[in-house]
Order: sequence, then structure tokens, then C-alpha cells
Amino acid sequence: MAIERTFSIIKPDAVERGLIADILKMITDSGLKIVGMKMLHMDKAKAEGFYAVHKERPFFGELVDYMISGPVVVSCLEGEDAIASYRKLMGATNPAEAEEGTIRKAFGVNLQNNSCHGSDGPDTAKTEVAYFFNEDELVG
Ligand code: FUP
Repeated sequence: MAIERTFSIIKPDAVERGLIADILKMITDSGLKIVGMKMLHMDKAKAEGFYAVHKERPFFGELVDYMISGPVVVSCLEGEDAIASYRKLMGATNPAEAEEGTIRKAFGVNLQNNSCHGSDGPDTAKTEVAYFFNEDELVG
């Protein structure tokens, strides 16, 4: 295992319901360290670019509309095996299938409003961190 960085979004449904602190506590309690963080409200172009990999999927338009429906908190997380470890902490994409103790089980509403995003591999982690953060906005 190695020290990795991954990218996280606390999505609009969770920000709207006042869950930023609860989710950040789960993240830091799991041993992951926050090395960059900001709150922002994406415009359509930013969200379409972020989810470009899904642009041919039938849910793309709704997903983008949801992601721009309110502010989000983006962060860069660092730790041992951070990418897989944060995916495990998030739980299954569909909260109905997420395991006990995961963020999506605790707070997710449905497949779309599933409270959080985390990079799915080393390449996406790198791209996604760079999509939202300049090098000088990351510490450590
Ligand atoms: P994940 O990596 O767990 O975030 O899941 P995916 O990359 O498969 O999907 C990206 C986002 O698209 C999910 F967070 C939720 C959303 N989604 C839908 O809204 N509808 C679907 O049918 C599938 C995914």
C-alpha cells in the first residue's frame, strides 16, 4: 500500500441538509487527511466537464442539473490507499445497496442524490484533483 491522494465531493443534497460536518467527521475518523478543500457552486460547463465520461448515458442531463442545483464541498484527501479506502467509506453508488457504516448508507437519498463522490482510480484521482485545485491550494 502507498500514500495516495483522492478527490471527494460532498454533493448538493448533503450540503443542503447541513451534513458537511458529519461527512467530514466520517472522512477524518477513517484516517484520511484533508489536504485541500473549498465550497463552490458549479456552473453547467464545469459539471458537464467533470462528468464527461458519462455524457452518452441517459441520466447525464439530470445528473448535471442535480450537481449544479446547489453548492458542493470539494476536497483532496490523502492517506494510505486513499482511493480504495474512500470508495469503501462512501459505500455502493445506490444508497439502498450501501453497507452499514458508509456515508451513502447514512445519508444518501437515492441513486442520484447519493451525497458524495470519490475518484475510482489513480488516473481519475489525478485528473479530478487537478480539475478543481491548483497545486498551491494543496498542503503537505
Ligand atoms: P460512483 O463512482 O459510485 O459515483 O458511480 P458512477 O460513476 O457509476 O456514477 C456517477 C454518478 O452518476 C453517481 F454518483 C450517481 C449518478 N447515476 C445516476 O444518477 N443514475 C444512474 O443510473 C447511475 C448513476
